[in-house]
Amino acid sequence: MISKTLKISLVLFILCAFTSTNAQDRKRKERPKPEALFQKLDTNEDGTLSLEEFKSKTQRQEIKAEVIEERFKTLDANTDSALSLEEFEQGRELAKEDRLKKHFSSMDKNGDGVIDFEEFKAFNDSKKHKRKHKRPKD
Ligand SMILES: [Ca+2]
Ligand SMILES: [Ca+2]
Repeated sequence: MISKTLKISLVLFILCAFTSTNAQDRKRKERPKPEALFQKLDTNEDGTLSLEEFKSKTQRQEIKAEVIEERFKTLDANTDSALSLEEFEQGRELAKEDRLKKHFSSMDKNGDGVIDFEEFKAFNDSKKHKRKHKRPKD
């Protein structure tokens, strides 16, 4: 009887080890999901992000406190001073859109709503230029 239980637990152990390595592999391949990031930021695990929790992430990127608070307010759609996962995801989508729009308008030099070849070329040249003349960190 004992050996049988031992065998079963051994099998279970191997199975567990196998599934956990599998999960790790999957994690490495997948891009971080907003849910995962949200959970990481939600240090007290109450399902919402407080301003403090939100700051802890953004401060690592050396963003000014006022900017972070401004961002937090923008994301906090129902103004309860906490970010739900929904608000957090929505914000990320909006930020993506915003970045795209800014990117587009920075390329669209004459502001006619389309990027012609000259504008596209100029943009690529300026990118090359920036890379060559990297400013040293102060
Ligand atoms: Ca929280
Ligand atoms: Ca909220």
